[in-house]
Amino acid sequence: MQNLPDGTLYYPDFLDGPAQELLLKSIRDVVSEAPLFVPRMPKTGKPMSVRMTNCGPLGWVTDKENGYRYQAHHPQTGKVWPDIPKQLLDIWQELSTYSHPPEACLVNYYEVDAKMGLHQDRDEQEFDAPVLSISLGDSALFRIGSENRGGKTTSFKLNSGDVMLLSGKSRLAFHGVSRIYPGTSMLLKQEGRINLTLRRVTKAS
Ligand code: MD3
Ligand code: FE
Repeated sequence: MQNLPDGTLYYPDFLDGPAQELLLKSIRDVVSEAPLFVPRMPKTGKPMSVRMTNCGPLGWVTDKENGYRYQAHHPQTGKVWPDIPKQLLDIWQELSTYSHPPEACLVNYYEVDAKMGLHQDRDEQEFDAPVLSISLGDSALFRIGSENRGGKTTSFKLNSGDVMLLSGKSRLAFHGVSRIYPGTSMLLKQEGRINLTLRRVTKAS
């Protein structure tokens, strides 16, 4: 792979078709228990174009009043998040080299016109743990740079079944999703893309 930042491991086609189908089934169950919500920017309340939900003991949420944070409950139902599917815990075990399980799995759903601007993920207490990302459905153009905003970035496509592990220097790299390519996968019943990120949130004792 071309010029990935140090610490980025990219596993194209890590999940085969049947594994993607199985994972998608579990994610459908997660979404029916914990419906997708519209995340809103801190202070302005501007809606993001991506819809989200979570599974695991903690989930990432954001709203106008309280901003970015992890919490144990769905912002609308008030229920605890569903469990992380076993298939995902096994992938974390296989690839992460981190000796504790993930605490959060953020589920991002992109309709074809959704994007995610360049940002850093720094709402976790533990940056020593990697972030593991899994793509399902239509392909996306993913952009990643360095720890400094305004540094040079490289872009590449993430396809259904691809897995990426961000550790070390790349863990605090700026990154985002510039566009979705409709009609590039038959996995989902509609156009769009799902991204799953497995994360450690608290420091393991
Ligand atoms: C690099 N998600 O949820 S996944 C996010 O495709 C997020 O939905 C994007 O950025 C998506 O925060 C990108 C790849 C990814 C995930 C987490 C990272 C790259 C990362 C954390 C640090 C550095
Ligand atoms: Fe991110």
